[in-house]
Amino acid sequence: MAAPKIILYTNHLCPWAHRAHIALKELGLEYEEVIIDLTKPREPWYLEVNPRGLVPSISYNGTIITESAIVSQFLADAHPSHLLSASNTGAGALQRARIAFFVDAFFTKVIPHLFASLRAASDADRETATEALIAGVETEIEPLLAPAQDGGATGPFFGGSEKLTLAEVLTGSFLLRLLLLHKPEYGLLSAKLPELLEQRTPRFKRWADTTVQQESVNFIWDAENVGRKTKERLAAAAK
Ligand SMILES: N[C@@H](CCC(=O)N[C@@H](CS)C(=O)NCC(=O)O)C(=O)O
Repeated sequence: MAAPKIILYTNHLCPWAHRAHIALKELGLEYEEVIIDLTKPREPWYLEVNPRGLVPSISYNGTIITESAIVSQFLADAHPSHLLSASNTGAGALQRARIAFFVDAFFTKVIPHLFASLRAASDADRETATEALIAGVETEIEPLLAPAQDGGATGPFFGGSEKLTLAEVLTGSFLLRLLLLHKPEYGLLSAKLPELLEQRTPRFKRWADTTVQQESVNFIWDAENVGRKTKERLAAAAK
């Protein structure tokens, strides 16, 4: 298959757009990057690309695909790889169902508390959100990372995979924020969060630490910039 012509419309501060970067890097696909300035109204040409005005969008051989989960899934389907097994085998269909459930649990039971912590108006609110976040990981995520789920596979990634899967593609940019925005200078997450995760959800902590160390996950990550801009944006929104 000839290499596709891919244009990625993105912004490096956006965790949703970041998903597409991880997928493209894991798949080894070349792409042209167009940075969309999200601090200004979208220009008419971009609203023609994506009428919602959001990033990410991709142009894939001239066809536009939007929404980060759909973009990532499309790329993984169009370029079969370690990210996802084929859907037309029993094991592949099961892996896809397990990844989909894991990602759903992460985004419905954990990430809302991360956002609540980022938006917290006081230290007490932040501690409450932190406790809810950890409880969500404990109840919903930690059991899905138990070795008994992995059918004898012992790799560090989801399902005991030796390489990243679509589960890490879809969660990695949020793991970076969850693990690395607790520094006091940002004041965005409880400083105790990494330690509490280590104590109460050690499998999750190990999996998340390994995931954020992967080059495909962190090559566009700039903690200082994300921390500072997130703080500024939340302060402006709170006024
Ligand atoms: N559901 C969308 C969410 C994307 C999204 O919210 N992107 C934000 C940046 S992080 C955006 O483009 N915001 C522009 C705006 O709201 O004007 C996806 O997963 O792609």
